[in-house]
Amino acid sequence: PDNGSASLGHAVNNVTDGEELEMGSPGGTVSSCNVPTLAFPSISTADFQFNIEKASDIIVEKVEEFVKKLGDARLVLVDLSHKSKILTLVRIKATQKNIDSSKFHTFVGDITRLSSEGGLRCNVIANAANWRLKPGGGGVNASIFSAAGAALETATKERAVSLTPGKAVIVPLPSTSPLFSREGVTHVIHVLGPNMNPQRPNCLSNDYIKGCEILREAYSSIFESFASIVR
Ligand code: AR6
Repeated sequence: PDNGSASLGHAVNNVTDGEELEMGSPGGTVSSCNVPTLAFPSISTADFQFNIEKASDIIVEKVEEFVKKLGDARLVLVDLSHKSKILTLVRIKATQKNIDSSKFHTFVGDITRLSSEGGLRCNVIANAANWRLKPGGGGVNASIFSAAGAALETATKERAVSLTPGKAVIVPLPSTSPLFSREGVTHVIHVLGPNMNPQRPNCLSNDYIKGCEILREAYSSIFESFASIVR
């Protein structure tokens, strides 16, 4: 198997629980330099119950489209576990499509501790938010709001009070936030993905025509927001 065999950034070698899963090319010290980097979770595939096979196709399609436009910047898909099915699927499909592994890779780690625990500097992170842009609710949203402290909630309210599916909002993080001071995160991009979970608002009731359209729009929104930050 070729996972995890690529050369790791210097900082990664010194940690125990953040392991880089690159796509195979010996990319050098990917995590030590100051390349603008967006870390993003797989939108909608956990609490929102979106099909992971379909989601992985859309992630790879959108990454392929945007890496060409991003210049030096990098995209990193993050999930918590080495057993993550979405990371595995995306890694395989990205390799099949020959996506440049210096521009895109997958990474196992907590998105709120990428630098401190994983040695991966990401100046921007995306959040799979809820429509009210509220803390809590579990998943990556609860982790990001909790790690960022009250500063993120206040800054978010100044930008927007709600989101419609597929849309994103960029929130600059105040330097008082631990996510800024500890992890070097300067912006959080909240995005609302399509919801397939009947227990959550705006459930699409298995309408994957609409669902795939909204998930594509969600990734375009994230990547365009990131491009506008690094431009
Ligand atoms: N670091 C990295 N990835 C994570 C983390 C973390 N700390 N926590 C979760 N993931 P989810 P959704 C991964 O459920 O499906 C919330 O309640 C997770 O394994 O967070 O879009 C919101 O308030 C999965 O791969 O988001 C919304 O109501 C991915 O992040 C709703 O859930 C997304 O899982 C959104 O549901």
